[in-house]
Amino acid sequence: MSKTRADHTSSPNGSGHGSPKGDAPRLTLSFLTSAPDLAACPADNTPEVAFAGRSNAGKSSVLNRLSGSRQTAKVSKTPGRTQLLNFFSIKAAGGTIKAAGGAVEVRGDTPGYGRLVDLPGYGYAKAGRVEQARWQAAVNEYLSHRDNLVALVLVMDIRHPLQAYDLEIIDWATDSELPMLILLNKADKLKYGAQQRTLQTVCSRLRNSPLIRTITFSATTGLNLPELLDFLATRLASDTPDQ
Ligand SMILES: Nc1nc2c(ncn2[C@@H]2O[C@H](COP(=O)(O)OP(=O)(O)OP(=O)(O)O)[C@@H](O)[C@H]2O)c(=O)[nH]1
Ligand SMILES: [Mg+2]
Repeated sequence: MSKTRADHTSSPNGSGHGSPKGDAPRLTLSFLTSAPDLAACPADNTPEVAFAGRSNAGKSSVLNRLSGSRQTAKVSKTPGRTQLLNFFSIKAAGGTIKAAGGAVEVRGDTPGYGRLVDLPGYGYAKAGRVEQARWQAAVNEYLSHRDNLVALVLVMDIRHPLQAYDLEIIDWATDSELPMLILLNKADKLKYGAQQRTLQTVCSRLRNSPLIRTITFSATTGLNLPELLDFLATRLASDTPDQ
């Protein structure tokens, strides 16, 4: 099992294979480091938004959609691909990214402000029990003790929403008052009516959690990408860097 991610650096402007056409908004992400546990995480002096979710829900694919490059995070048809906490720096002008009236302003390529973290997926049945417990402990430790964690993106497969561990994360985020965006990913797999019915079900289940917002999403088509970018920009801009 590979312990390193030397091949995880994305092309700076998302110009690699698989870039969205036209001027689709995107973030310039560069791979920073991987960590097996909290102790090995980089310094906590920069705000982070973490991407959590079941194995195979599409977390790494969402990061690639954000950068416009399939090379940013490893995606696999085999669940359990992401085995470490993987950190990506956002490069943006003046050290900030801003939400401006629903549009996201990300300019320039100066060293950035803010990080995105691709967390190992949970519920990967084929992983050994010991190994799975280790990933889960690392994720739980990160979520519980990472001081610079400013928000969470929970990625769910729209065809299998609100599974047991999703509900645990939702309860934890609600209790911790951590803002969360839920992506009902792989929406392209369902017709519009079915997408909306699932959205309604999830929203009504979470009506007592005001800090949680839910949207349909597709890493494949880019459906609702601007909403995700806006969430990231708002959350990262709400925190002041220490440096
Ligand atoms: N149709 C469709 N397929 C998707 C979408 N997002 C991801 N996939 C596919 O789902 C599979 C898993 O995607 P990953 O991004 O590797 O999932 P992950 O959550 O990072 O998985 P782990 O690393 O195991 O936690 C891949 O085959 C992707 O191509 C989507 O929006 N639509
Ligand atoms: Mg992954």
